[in-house]
Amino acid sequence: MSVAEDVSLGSVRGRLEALGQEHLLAFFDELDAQQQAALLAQIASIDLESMPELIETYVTNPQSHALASDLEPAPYYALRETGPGSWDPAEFRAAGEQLLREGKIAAFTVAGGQGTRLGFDGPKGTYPGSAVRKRPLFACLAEWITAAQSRFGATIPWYVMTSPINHADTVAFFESNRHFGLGEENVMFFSQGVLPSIGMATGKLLLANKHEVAANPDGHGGSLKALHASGAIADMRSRGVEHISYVQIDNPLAKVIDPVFLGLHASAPDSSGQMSSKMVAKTEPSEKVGVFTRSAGKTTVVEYSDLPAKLAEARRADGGLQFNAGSIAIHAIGVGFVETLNAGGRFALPLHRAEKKVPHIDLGTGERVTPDSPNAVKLEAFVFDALPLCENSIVLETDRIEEFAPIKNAEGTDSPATSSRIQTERAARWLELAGVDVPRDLQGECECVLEISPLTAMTPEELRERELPGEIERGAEVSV
Ligand code: UD2
Repeated sequence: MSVAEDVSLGSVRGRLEALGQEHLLAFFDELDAQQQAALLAQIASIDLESMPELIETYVTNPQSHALASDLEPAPYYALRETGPGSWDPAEFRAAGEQLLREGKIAAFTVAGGQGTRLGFDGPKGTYPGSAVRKRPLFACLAEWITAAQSRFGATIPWYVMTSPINHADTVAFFESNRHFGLGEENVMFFSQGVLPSIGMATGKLLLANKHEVAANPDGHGGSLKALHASGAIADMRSRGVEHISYVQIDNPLAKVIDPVFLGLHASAPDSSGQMSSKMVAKTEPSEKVGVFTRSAGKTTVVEYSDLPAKLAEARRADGGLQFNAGSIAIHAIGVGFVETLNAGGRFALPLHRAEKKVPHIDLGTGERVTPDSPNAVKLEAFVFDALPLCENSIVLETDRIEEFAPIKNAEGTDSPATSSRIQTERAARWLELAGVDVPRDLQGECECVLEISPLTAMTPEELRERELPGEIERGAEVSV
């Protein structure tokens, strides 16, 4: 957009005035041409007309959402269920494999975040996440897709959601890695939307800089909107894709394509094929994962910060946690369901509000202020809020060592160090099943660092077919 297009300036100003937000142009005349253009483009990209309703709902008159009184743990397909009521993974694996062979599955990764919490400068997907080869997180997921394509003899298109903060860097990274051999035509990028920060006391949008509205990516829930708005869903339809396998970029062990899960999602008698989820048993009441619950017959995730300690700590008769089904943010989603969520031009997911300290330009002085207490409301959508909108949504239990090794923080829990240990433990289990000796200390901890590429094996059974060392040396770093 060029500033010479006075009409645009005029129309943006007119829209802002109608909404009482014209202060966003308060410093317009001081800006150079490029900054003016950037500001106008940014404002034009914001859904301004929905602001009054958002401000009323989340800022002026926010409702506190009490937890449902009928909240109970969600049922799930247990990992090792035997006896009456048990289920047969083989039956659902066959259904999932059939979908894959028919090219009806797409992979989808939400990667809108920067590596800020990790202290890493760049899109999170470019972080070297694998234990031994230090492959970037994007490469870890790409290898699963490559391996699955060769197993099932069909293309699995990959949709990658970025955010305005990292879109250009992400695309450049894929280009310099030749799209990991997947073919440029089979990897599609699109950016999620942003939502402006709103002054808590004023209900006014804030300027982060004189040429920039303070805004943040609209949450991973925004992916269900962006999939539609970007044309990704239309692209899936043109390819005959029916279901989407959703993973987050921060988990290098995610089974990007899991036939059993996809088969259950699409054909279990109690699944409407709209949106399904994977869970792991929580390690402790305070673990920072959302939990699967059920209320009024619907599956819902209650975020860890919203689960009262009394419920988080409640125990069953056998001593296990009552609410033990932790969300690992892996979902299978029907293409038609995403269309439904966007029907009529209105996105169905609610937003979550968080009160934050947002640096902004003081309109009186023109100076940038860094507040020392929360001054603004930030809004985000959560992907799991789509679950209660399903007719029937199922949950599958999985083993955390097999597929949950997130990298979120520089140190402590969910860090590169813990992820490396989990990746090593999974590899050790698979190697031991294949008859390889793995050095362990008295507590059973591996005394080595291990990694198995999905290109070598996607399952322990496949690993057994490969040529492997007889033993791993103590202290060795081995990748197979
Ligand atoms: C999320 C879940 C938590 C648990 C955990 C599992 C929420 C609110 N919490 O915790 O319940 O399931 O994951 O790992 O979801 N992202 C975007 N755009 C955004 C925001 C996030 O792409 O606007 C991506 C981001 O790149 C990251 C992922 O979503 O890969 C997770 O987001 P997060 O780190 O904010 O979520 P977290 O770790 O609090």
